[in-house]
Amino acid sequence: MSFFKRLKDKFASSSEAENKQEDLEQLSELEEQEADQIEDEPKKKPKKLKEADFDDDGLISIEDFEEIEAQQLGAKFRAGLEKSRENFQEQLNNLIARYRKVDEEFFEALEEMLITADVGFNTVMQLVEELREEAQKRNISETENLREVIVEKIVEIYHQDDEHSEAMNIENEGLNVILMVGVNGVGKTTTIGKLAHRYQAEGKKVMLAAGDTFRAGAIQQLKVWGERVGVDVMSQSEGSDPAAVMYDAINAAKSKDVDILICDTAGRLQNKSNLMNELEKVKRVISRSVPEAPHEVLLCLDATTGQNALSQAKSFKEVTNVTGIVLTKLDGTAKGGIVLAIRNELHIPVKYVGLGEKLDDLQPFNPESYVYGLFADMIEQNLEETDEIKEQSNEIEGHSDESK
Ligand SMILES: Nc1nc2c(ncn2[C@@H]2O[C@H](COP(=O)(O)OP(=O)(O)OP(=O)(O)O)[C@@H](O)[C@H]2O)c(=O)[nH]1
Ligand SMILES: [Mg+2]
Repeated sequence: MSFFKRLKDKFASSSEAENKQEDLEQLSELEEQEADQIEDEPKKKPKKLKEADFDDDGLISIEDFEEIEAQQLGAKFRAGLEKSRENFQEQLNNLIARYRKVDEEFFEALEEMLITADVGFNTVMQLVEELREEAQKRNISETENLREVIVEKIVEIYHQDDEHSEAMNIENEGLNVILMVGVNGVGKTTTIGKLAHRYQAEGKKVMLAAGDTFRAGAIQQLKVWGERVGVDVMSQSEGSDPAAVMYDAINAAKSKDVDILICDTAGRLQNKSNLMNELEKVKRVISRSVPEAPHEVLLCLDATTGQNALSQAKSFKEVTNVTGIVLTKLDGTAKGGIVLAIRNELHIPVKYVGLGEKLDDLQPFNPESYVYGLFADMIEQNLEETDEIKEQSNEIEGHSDESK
């Protein structure tokens, strides 16, 4: 099965299936029958919840559940990456129209396009080099036929050198502590609210710690999130020592049998050394109370800041052991390539991406759903065209059979 078809089958959302359904209904019955006959392989339509197979207990099967979940994920990435998708697809279409033949000029223009889309210099060089080799190996001479290889390579380049996992290090037993760090305004507090919502929906007992005692209003902001999600928020007064807040919060979390304590911290600029040192102190206090904590130190980066996010990450990595990245505001940028730069130039896994401001707009990162979000329309169109070509060649074969 082609890579595009696999992505489409996995992530194409139910709403698309509904649209397809409407289109189909508009076709005359006759046309529909003909279309069915022509297709050698019946089109797999994404499942809707009401179509899922329920067993005697009214539960759906794991396969159906996973299928529906993948479709919802696909729809989220598709919506969140709309700006980047429009940009990526338009640029790629222009390139393919301008350079019809696969040659050095095309590759150079592709390099330029990817660098402008924040993919990062080294990653672009590596990606395009692999494309050159692949084009030669597969004997691809038309740029048009390189679309699928480009998308496939993006996923591959993400996966290589993969000793890190996107999965969160959360234990089922005992207290887990997640520390959220990053510069001002990147989305730390909002992400904490979304994460709390996510874990609570999974049946975990969640508590929040208001470790940003620096910015006026920060404690109140976290309390609002706590109320919205329905979880306790441990706090002290503005200006108090964040390490003391964490210490008390951990004791409270232990006594209340909390599964996950998520700690907010003040936004700190990477060049302010006193604030960066304070982070180390906070971390030490956490580790003293729970030796294996913090289980995760998540660095929030704002996708709209582009290459600046990379330099922030480098500075934070120097002072604290960042275990994962949350890339926020991916919905607000047309340069979604930053994900690849982070992964390949920093070697820190992107664990979550922020795809909007709503509670359920924080999604676990996965390179396949990401490329689906980036190229969904192109994938659809490409598959339709392939189907058309298949139909035409079937017709031609049919005619030549008749004439025999
Ligand atoms: N569109 C969009 N907006 C987001 C996302 N995540 C956060 N925001 C917005 O970014 C703004 C800043 O978010 P905060 O959570 O307050 O950021 P912070 O890092 O805690 O900021 P400080 O506490 O000032 O350091 C808010 O308006 C959020 O709604 C996202 O994924 N998409
Ligand atoms: Mg905040």
